[in-house]
Amino acid sequence: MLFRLLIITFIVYFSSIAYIHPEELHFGIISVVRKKIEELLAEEVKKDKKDSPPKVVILSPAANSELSGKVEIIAEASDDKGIAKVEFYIDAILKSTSTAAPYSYSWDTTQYSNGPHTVKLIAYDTIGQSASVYRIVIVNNVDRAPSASIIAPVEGSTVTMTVNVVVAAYDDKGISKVEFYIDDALKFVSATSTAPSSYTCSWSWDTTQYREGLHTVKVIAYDSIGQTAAAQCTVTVKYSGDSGVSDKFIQNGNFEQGYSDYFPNVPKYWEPELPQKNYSSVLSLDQSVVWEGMYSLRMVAPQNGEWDVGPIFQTSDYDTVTPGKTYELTAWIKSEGKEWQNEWYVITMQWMTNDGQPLGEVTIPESDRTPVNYDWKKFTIRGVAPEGARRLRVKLLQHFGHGKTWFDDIKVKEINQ
Ligand SMILES: [Ca+2]
Ligand SMILES: [Ca+2]
Ligand SMILES: [Ca+2]
Repeated sequence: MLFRLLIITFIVYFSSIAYIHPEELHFGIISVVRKKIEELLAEEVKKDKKDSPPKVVILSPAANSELSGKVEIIAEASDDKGIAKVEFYIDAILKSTSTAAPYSYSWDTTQYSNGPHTVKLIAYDTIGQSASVYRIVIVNNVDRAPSASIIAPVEGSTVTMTVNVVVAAYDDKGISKVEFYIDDALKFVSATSTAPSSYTCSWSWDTTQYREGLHTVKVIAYDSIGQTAAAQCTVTVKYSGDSGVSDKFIQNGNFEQGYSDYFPNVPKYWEPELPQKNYSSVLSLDQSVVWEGMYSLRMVAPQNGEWDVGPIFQTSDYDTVTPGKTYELTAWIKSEGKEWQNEWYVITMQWMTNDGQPLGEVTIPESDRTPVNYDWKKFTIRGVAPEGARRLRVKLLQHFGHGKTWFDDIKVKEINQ
């Protein structure tokens, strides 16, 4: 009954709106129903073939990561029908469009202020459907240079023996190392493993290996990207126990006063131990290889196997030495061309009576005789004056055979003990 009513309603409705002739009514109903079925089928097909929206994720950089320099933004986008493009936005401004995988954009963060920024990506599929993803990252391009200061020793101070050089360094991103220099020569490196921002380090400087007088202590601190900060101070090195007047024992120990008036090629105030020998080819004042001042004394071995080459000496005045007291001789020596360990240069401090009788001597210990060749090095000899000693004699020579030896800055002092 209901169905019949529905049919009648259909007929009336369609005949009125479509002006269907009563004779064609039967066929009209069929075509309407068919049309309706076709529409329903088409919708089902369309539903089956629905085009899904795309998906997009940011692979890099990580959320909240700290960025500097050029950074690669990498995205992964997918879609059932294919990705048309991926747009890259920084702070909502479109910077780049990528149409093929891998979807990426090289972002120059140096053009942005330090602090948080938004990286946003929008992926589009072939029919314009989109998906977006964003991420906050922190730009930090400032890496400031480090700072360094020398806490000890104090500028202008006098230092003696072993001195602790203490440095405080700071850097925003961390200190990687601190270098210690004396007179511009690198002496020590204090490296860090964790690159702390505040770094205090120290190095023990043995000042007795340096001549007395002014020296420069310099430090260079490095940050993690190699930026540096330097600090320096000037100090006066003084030998401990210095009773003052070394000239009391030795004159012209630095060889600055030229040649002797009496002995050819022998430095002033010095005497040849073998005056019958010709020292002219053996001894000379050298201006090009010096430890201090303008000159050093050079001894050149004649290469003929001769022993005790070029011995010279100098004796202190009467009553300059007190028995029982300690005396220290220091000398700077450079050596090259020696071939064997017993090709030694010799420097001795000999005890004498007032009338010139020898009472024994002290010299460079065997343990200090290797290597036989090296650049300027300080030697120290100490000895206690024996009973009867009233003077001391300093003697220099090349013990044997080959090579050259330079002497400079020879001093003797009484040690207060
Ligand atoms: Ca799609
Ligand atoms: Ca830094
Ligand atoms: Ca000199």
